Amino acid sequence: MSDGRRTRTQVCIIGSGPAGLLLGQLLHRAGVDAVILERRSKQYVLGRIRAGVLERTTVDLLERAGCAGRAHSEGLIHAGVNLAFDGSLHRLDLAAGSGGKTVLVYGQTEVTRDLMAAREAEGLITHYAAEDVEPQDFDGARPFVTFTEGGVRRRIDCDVIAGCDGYHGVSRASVPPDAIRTFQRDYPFGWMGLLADAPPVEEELIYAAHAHGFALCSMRSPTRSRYYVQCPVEDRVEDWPDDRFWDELRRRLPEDVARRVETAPSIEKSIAPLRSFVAEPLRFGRLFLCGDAAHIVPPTGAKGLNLAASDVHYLVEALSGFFLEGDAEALDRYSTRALARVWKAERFSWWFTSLMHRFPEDGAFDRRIRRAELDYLVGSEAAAAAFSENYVGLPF
Ligand code: RFL
Ligand code: PHB
Repeated sequence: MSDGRRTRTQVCIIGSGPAGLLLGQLLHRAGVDAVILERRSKQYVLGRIRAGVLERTTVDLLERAGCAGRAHSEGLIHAGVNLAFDGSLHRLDLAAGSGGKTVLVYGQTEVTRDLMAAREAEGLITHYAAEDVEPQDFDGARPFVTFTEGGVRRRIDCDVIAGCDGYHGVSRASVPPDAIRTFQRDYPFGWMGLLADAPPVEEELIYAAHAHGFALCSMRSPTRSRYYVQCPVEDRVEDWPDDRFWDELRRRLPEDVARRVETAPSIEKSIAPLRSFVAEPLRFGRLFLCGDAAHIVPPTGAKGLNLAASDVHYLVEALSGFFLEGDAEALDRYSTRALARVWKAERFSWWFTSLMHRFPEDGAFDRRIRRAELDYLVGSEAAAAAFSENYVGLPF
């Protein structure tokens, strides 16, 4: 392989989602060199509509990365969320229940855009449309990654590989099966999501439990709404013309709220399956898994993107210790530290999903128990506080 096809960096990051981009930016600020390989085009990555709620800890990391300007000026600070059930709306005061903490409503697409812009402004290298990316020799001290770009096979030699390539990525798949353990729960439903340029129905989010299934009213700005309804996992977007979506959303909301829903033609519609998943450990020699590559939560707790960010926090500490202070043990600590927070968010997301959705096997007893739990949640300060401290994000 000629020199032009072979380069070197300290950290080769696979994937330019929020995890890979945030990691690249924080490493750069710490003085550690990194290159990103992304399978898709930049436009494709920016076209994905996903998460919308950022924990304070995630915003802090964006600040440290020098990328929080627009999040602060355009994001919406929310100090509460609403639960809807049995025809009425109940507000949970997140700030009161969490010692004054709030969340920021700011779309993942915008986070990605801001991180990409910062990366470009600093002249840092991302290879988009990198095909057949293969992490190699990570069980030794000289790992490398090969990929194809414009028909040419290339190689990046590195000290460490960061697998930030999402649930379907190549990094986790490259680990020998006997070195990894996985834990999984698939839910028997999905979320049908719709984005529209219409003012949100409420200032704060509404999580609605209804006999027809769960619904969520969220937003991206004062003029752009993001709504979701629980749907059968085998449904396709074609099954959900806009009119059907709006009817089903209204049906699942309290009447006075439903009357206030303003509709507009959809800008984007997609269906996401719901899944809980964790891979352990997060380190295999010189390969580190980070974000959705290592774990998935159902979106009900708004934790996916935030967990990716907290992994990055722990990984930056580990890699800074290794590269800047020669502390190889820092690398050992990453997996245990990150997983402790991951499992707490897995628990919260599983619990909130189980509480709010309708399951095919539900009987009358399950429905009564759920209603009792919802009553307890909105009626008990202690229960509301436990919800709030998880929703705004547990401390690192
Ligand atoms: P990402 O965002 O999936 O980014 C991974 C990147 O890696 C690239 N990639 C590869 N690159 C090179 N070689 C390969 N072989 C590669 N394979 C994959 C991909 O193209 C991609 O650019 O993972 P990351 O960075 O860990 O970030 C995690 C978050 O994106 C994720 O947790 C959340 O978006 C989850 N999630 C949601 N979370 C919420 O909190 N609220 C939501 O409403 C919400 N909606 C969603 C979601 C995830 C979805 N997925 C993964 C299908 C909706 C969907 C549809
Ligand atoms: C979103 O706005 O897309 C969103 C908000 C809260 C969630 C999930 C998704 O729990």
